[in-house]
Amino acid sequence: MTNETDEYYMGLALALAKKGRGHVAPNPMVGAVIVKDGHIIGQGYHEQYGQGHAEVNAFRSASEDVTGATIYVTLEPCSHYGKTPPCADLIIEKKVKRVVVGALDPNPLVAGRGIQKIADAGIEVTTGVLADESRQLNEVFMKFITTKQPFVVLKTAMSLDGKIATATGESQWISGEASRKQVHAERGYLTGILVGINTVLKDNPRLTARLPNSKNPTRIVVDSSLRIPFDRHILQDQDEAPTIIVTTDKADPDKIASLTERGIRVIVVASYQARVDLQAAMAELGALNIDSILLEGGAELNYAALAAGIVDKVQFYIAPKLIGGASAPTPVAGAGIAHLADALPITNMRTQMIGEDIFVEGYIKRE
Ligand code: AOF
Ligand code: ZN
Repeated sequence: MTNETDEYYMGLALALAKKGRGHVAPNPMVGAVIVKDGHIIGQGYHEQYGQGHAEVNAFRSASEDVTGATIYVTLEPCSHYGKTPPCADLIIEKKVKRVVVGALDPNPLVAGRGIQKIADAGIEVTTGVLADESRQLNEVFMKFITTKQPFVVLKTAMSLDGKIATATGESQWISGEASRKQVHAERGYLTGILVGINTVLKDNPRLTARLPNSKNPTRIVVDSSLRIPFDRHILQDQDEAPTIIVTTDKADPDKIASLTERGIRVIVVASYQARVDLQAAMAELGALNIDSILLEGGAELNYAALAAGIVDKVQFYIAPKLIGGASAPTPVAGAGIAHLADALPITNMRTQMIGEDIFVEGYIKRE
């Protein structure tokens, strides 16, 4: 039975899990707390991809015998031999009395087998404690492990009147410093960052995270006819982060060869309306273990991504300024839609002030 005490310890385990953010992908963030006689006697989290799972680290930290204790784990303990042996076996071996689980693990290798194994060994199992919070924390994992498609976050910064640049194309900077810092943090959390070739031609961005202890995302450019000039930062500073170019059969094979020679991965996918087929691109990127992507535009790519149905979440930074101009660009261009009934609905929207900007995030509502 779920009670306040269970929620309290699971809350602590979730806070531990979050410490793995940016270090465990494509694995989930998982935390564990071991409690005996009303005292916490061990705690741990999945700290680094390929290394110990949360349960292993929690048992390792135990300050006394764990026999008869209760272990709180934010995600169902695994039942498979992966990079580490099954946590379910370890839990049974440690003779705990009770296991409290947050969310079930949708990994087809686990999917209920973890708790089944533990329950079959005669250990009391409680599931579903703060399960929504655990699933939300692991929204990337939840999608990727079941679909092998990256979780895509569309990010944009605009003025209060919805412009992402002036009519002459000036766009640096619309949002404030605090917002830009948060974007850099987000770049460090997600595995890939995606832009269109026009952004690379116009802004020559580095697309790095530029925060201490943060890793840089893999830079991905959608470039249907392989127009990218060799002098761009993202092709020059290969020691910062890998760069992948997604193109079509319109690309010059000699240019593909010379990019490849320089260590740039070029992926050729099918075209859709003479451009990169973004669904095909996502399948290729997923196969490379890119579980999450921050989509940073421009406006044409944003529209194409929304139309292709590859976007999961949107993040808007709205700056307290008015820009105006009928020809000044807005976050989503393309053909748009003819009827309001066809507008893409956003759900679970939340807002927050970041410095002087308003931050809005929400999810694309699926049928
Ligand atoms: C747990 N505790 O802390 C985590 C789990 O490749 P491996 O061996 O690291 O296994 C990865 C899978 O294990 C991952 O896809 C997910 O199903 C589960 N993650 N399980 O019991 C943990 N991180
Ligand atoms: Zn495990």
